[in-house]
Amino acid sequence: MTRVFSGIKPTGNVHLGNLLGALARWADEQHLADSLYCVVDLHALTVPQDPAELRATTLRLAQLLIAVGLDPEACTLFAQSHVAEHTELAWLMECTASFGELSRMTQFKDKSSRGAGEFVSGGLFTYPALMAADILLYDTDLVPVGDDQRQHVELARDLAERFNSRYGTTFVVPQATLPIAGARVMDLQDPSSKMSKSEDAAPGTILLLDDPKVIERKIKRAVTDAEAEVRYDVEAKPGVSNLLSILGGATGRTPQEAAAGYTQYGPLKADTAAAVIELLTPIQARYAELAADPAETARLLALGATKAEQIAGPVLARAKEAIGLLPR
Ligand code: AQP
Repeated sequence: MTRVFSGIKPTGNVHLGNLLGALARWADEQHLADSLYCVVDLHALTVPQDPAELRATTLRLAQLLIAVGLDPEACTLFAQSHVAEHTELAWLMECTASFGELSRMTQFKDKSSRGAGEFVSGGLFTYPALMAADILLYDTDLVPVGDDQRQHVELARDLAERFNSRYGTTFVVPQATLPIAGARVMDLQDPSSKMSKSEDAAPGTILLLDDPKVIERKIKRAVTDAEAEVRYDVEAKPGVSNLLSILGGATGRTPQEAAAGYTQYGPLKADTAAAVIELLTPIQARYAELAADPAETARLLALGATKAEQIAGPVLARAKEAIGLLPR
């Protein structure tokens, strides 16, 4: 059976980009494959965290994933730090990746150049090796991600191939999969930047837990352009194209299909807001129920970690043996 793995970081608040780029597919596809979904809390440590806040955000994110539709009986849902094999395999991956390769990662270049004098951790540089370990640890075939993570999955492929050619076939070589719409949801106020958790107070980011009135307002104020033509053209019309990606993603169509029949921006914005509200309302209701019982979520995460360890343990042992570490 096809094995699927993907992860999401417990930083900031989950937004519509996360849902359309990744989470909606996780929920749709969990019954079609042997799927593992991970709250990648170790990745959150690449920037300093408030400990109490990190614990709360991790739990809240797990609740949101269940609210989005992940069924811990159908898939394996767990927290990365509960499965120690991730960090151990990460070291093997760091030693398989080259300095040049890690230096070329776009996210590292973006984030490390943000503010002069700002603290840049070593983890921010090496975390793609940890991400490769996350994926390879489960003999993963497919990795459903948004477009921003495609480069990191490519690195995981390269590291798997290099390790296999140096030490003999050890890892399955994974492949990224992208959605038909919403692979890169952009900021509503700045369609040249991706919608991001780090911008969670911003008017250009729609949060999964935003009130319907707030969603309507944010979409109504979304940047478009001076023309009045509705068409999908990311270069010439980034704002309108972003709305079409959102409408398409929320209604299961391509952005081009979603454009049909619109001649003005007003109705496009109204329908996009309605589609997003329709998508988020049941998620918000389910989240409210789950948030009332944090002990139950903690129990489900512990069960998920036990299931994940059963796959991760033998794969790590295989890699350690292949690379020449002396068995105990
Ligand atoms: N704007 C987006 N459009 C489509 N997919 C997206 N994803 C993230 N942003 C978009 C996908 O969501 C999954 C989880 O990614 P993440 O945990 O890295 O979330 P994030 O929102 O990218 O987090 P940050 O903290 O906002 O990111 P940075 O640190 O870049 O500022 C992934 O599958 C991702 O592709």
